[in-house]
Amino acid sequence: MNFTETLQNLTGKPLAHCTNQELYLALLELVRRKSADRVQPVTGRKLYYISAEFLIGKLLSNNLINLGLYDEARDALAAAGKCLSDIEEVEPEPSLGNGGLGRLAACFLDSLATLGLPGDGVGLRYHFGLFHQSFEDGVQNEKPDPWLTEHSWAEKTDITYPVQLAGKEYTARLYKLAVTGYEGRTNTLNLFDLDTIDESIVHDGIAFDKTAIDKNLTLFLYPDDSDEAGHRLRVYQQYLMVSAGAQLILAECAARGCKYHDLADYAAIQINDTHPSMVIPELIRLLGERGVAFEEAVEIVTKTCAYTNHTILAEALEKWPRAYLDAVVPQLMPIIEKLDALARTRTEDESLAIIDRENRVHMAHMDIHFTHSTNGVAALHTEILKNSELHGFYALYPEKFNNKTNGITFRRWLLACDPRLTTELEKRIGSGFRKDAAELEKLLAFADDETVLNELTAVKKANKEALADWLLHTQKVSVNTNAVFDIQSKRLHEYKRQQLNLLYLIHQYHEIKAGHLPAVPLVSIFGAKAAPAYTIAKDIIHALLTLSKVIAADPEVSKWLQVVCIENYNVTAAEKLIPACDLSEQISLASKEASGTGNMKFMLNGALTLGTMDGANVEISQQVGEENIYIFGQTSDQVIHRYAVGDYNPAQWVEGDANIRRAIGFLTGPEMMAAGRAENLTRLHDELIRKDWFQTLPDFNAYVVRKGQALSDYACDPLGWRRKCLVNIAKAGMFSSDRTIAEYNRDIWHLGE
Ligand code: AZC
Repeated sequence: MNFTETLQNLTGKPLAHCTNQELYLALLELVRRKSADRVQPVTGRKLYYISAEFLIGKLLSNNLINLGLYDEARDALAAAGKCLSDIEEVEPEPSLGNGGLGRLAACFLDSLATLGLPGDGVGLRYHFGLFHQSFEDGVQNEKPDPWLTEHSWAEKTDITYPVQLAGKEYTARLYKLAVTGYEGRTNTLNLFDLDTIDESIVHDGIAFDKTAIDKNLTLFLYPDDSDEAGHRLRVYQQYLMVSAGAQLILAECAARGCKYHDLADYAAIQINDTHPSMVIPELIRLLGERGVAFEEAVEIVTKTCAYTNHTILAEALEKWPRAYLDAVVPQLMPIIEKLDALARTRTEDESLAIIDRENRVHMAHMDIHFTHSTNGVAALHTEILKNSELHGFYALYPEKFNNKTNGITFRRWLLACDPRLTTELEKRIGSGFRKDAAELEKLLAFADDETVLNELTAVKKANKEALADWLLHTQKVSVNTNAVFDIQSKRLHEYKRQQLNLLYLIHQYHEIKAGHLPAVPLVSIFGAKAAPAYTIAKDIIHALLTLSKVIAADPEVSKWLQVVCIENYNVTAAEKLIPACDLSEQISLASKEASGTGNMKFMLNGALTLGTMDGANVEISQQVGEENIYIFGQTSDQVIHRYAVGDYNPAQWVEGDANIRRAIGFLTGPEMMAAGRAENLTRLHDELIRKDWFQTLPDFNAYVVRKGQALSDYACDPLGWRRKCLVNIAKAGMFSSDRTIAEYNRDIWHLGE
């Protein structure tokens, strides 16, 4: 049977007579069957990657690509007058993640399955995800982001586990989502949920009764935690995930013959940041129920589990007040106390304790004491963990610390999102890079080939036009495709410094007004959601939206400068933005961005990085050489030193620098105040001149100069610019998540052995 016939069997009528919805459902079913054919038995150790987030993105195209069916499907549909990309529009994006940590988890699942390694995900089935973002009257508005439809990739099973929350029993139900690798095996993403969730309790945006656990538990990822009920809800969610997950792991291992004493021969558990940390005491508890004594259980769990740290920001290193855990998971507290006591026999250093003197439970401390591996996610990040943030732990357990620089799956972030570039690359270097990313280096042979460089320019231009069409169609915004497309897309956070970019744009506004015209027009695009309770982040969004209005209303400036904020930035939007980008903004305060993965996606798609020496930017810079990247700003050593001395005073920078004064003053000047809201603009203005905790001002001038350099290179030396782009693509191989996963497996998991 050919592809058309197979599909037609599923739709029950000629493809030409089907709606896109009918075709989508038929393709979903077809993919399911083909994926099921690739399930393989597990022998030896299997990985369980536990994570509060899996930002998997839409699945149809990716699955078709990985199953080797994409071209056939596209052609069969085209023959019936249908368009695969229109059918993709029908698919809602699964809303199961927030930022880099969640997207990394999704890339890892793809690479595990591609490399033929047995590795499943464990997480939660959030009904409304993070939230859906829209902009109304210049402010972020939040609504539920529903994605669960009657036919969804995640299939309901009849497997359930009892979970005790605050002394009451709940039933966690397992949903399974197939993850098929590129020419690889099929693994599973296991998602837990309660049958009793009631979506109708959500009102006024994303508000709901935080105490009705049976109805609300899996409604949202990271429910607003600006109050105690919100904090407790996170603990409830985390325990639901790890308790059901631990029971699943024990059941699967037992079914393969595990006697529990040998658990580490059957399972490797990766704890993705501190959200799943309670899996440690939970496993000890469950092993206890199965007759394993505490000391032995601790040893087994330590051998089985490993921990990844994704950030040094104190706010993200979870420390739960003991009272919350006493209330929500009383069955774990005696175990956590014993673990604290055991940890105290290993060190007298109070700062390494699990339960501190203020009765807070440090989840990361429990992870480091009672797992066999702690890793950072880029070389610089791991060094900072070892030498400063976690230095005491490093001194105690040097053998546990290791680095695993992040990566991205090239199937989604090149083959699926940039088919034009993929075709161009295949024409020049063959298709080996699909499975062996290092083969991209073959492209270097064409670095001085004008034909190839011009073709790369044509690919970029076509991608920019496609993005322009999409912006027009979705947001009614029209952009100049002859401009440089400059993109900063990532969570909105002060440490990522969208506010630095904002100040630059204000600076340019003044320069243009003063007749100092730039070398080339600039379209500056932002994609970012701000956490609902994060006031200053929302103020930054407001300032960007207001500036965008002010510029658009000024014909003198708008010829040269445009600011676009993408609504509801998500994986689908990223797939449109990244292939169309010329300049990738990676401008976090050095030392604060653990790795970044957007930086890798942009580079792979032939954008040049404008960035600080932070996270994986450092390794990108080493790969491409300093002539192929625009680096600026303080180094992480300088930043750490400035924090240590503690004498940073932004007001001095404002007083001492006319450009900074002009840019910050504009925030509360007449143009902005007339177009925006005084409260938000004033708060941001005051925050920058009084606190500026992420040291925007010391990097301001260096940023302006370096960005000016990039724009003038783009305008004045187009071939030179494109050569740099080529080098970036060619050198992106090391940032494949296949490489990252191979390293985790070699050093930590030893799967299948
Ligand atoms: C992110 C880091 O901020 C980012 O630098 C890194 O690339 C990514 O993890 C993957 O390792 N962290 C998060 O998304 N969230 C938290 C809580 O750290």
